[in-house]
Amino acid sequence: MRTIDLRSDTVTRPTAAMRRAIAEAEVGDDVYGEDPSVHRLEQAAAARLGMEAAVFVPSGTMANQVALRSLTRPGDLVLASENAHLLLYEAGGAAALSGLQIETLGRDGLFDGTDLRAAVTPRDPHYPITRLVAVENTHNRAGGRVFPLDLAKDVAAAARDAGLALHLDGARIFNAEVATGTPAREWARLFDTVSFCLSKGLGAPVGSLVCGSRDLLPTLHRSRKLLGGGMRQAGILAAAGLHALEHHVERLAEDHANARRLAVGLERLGFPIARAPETNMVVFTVRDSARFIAGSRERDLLINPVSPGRFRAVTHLDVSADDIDDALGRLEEMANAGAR
Ligand code: TLP
Repeated sequence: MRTIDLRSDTVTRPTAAMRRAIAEAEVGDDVYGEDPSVHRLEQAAAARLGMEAAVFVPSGTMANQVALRSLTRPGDLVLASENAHLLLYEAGGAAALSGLQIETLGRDGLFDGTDLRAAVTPRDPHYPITRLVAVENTHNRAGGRVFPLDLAKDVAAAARDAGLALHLDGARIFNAEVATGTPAREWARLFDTVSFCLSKGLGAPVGSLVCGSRDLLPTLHRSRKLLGGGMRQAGILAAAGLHALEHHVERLAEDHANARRLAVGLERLGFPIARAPETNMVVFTVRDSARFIAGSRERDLLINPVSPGRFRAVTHLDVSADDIDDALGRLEEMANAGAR
């Protein structure tokens, strides 16, 4: 039985065309600023987001950590969404690497300017200084939810009034772009820094970018070096990223259609979904997690739990509509065997 891997969109493997781009990449030592492919990728990324500059880093985690470190000082308070990736899934990096405290706002990945104003600390020596607000779009733990542009504008206006910096964890910003038809740059222009990943829905093997202003670039470079992210002949990775940006953005619509197909099928089988999928994730609930995990393992169907009784299935480049139907067939067997 063919394994169907819905654990994450990080599991994609480079296509044949991407591997050719990797093989043919021009390279140099990027710590000396001499890798032409990295330069091309950084320019393409910045242009795509309408920002002045971009820095290539190995991972989305490092992109967020570089941005946080570059915009804050130890002891500062960062405001972020409920269950933000940079709070839950980055190994405590914000605290360990930059001495930050994080407070969460709103529900299910979204918050507004009123939530933000209520959380900003007074300028009084008792309190940490509220320095930055981080938005996540799309929101991972909220099941690939889009942070609506109008809400982002409201948050940005409140943040600017309060003198805060703004970071966008846009690991999947192109999913938001494709799902809504709103160009990623419309969100990006509200923020000081924007990170996005090449190694998720875009299908590259490694790499993320952190984008910002030309003035911030030396600080971003310094933070990247300090965190161990200065890479040498990184052009072989950048070439994959360039290929991904050129060829794999529009096709995210297929992943979104597959997520909808999966959600409809799951509901039909009696697995309630948390919310209609907006992008490439489906979060659904099961009554007996242990039985569900055992049943899916037996059937070479990989789906990760996200919290007790809740699972997340993610569609991506290596999963076709036929694979979704195949997965639903396996899920039907499991439902009939009592794993609902
Ligand atoms: N998310 C991963 C896991 O870490 C949970 C996944 O499988 O979804 N921001 C967001 C919103 C993310 O979802 C992720 C990865 C990152 C940052 C970090 O990217 P990497 O894994 O490249 O460090």
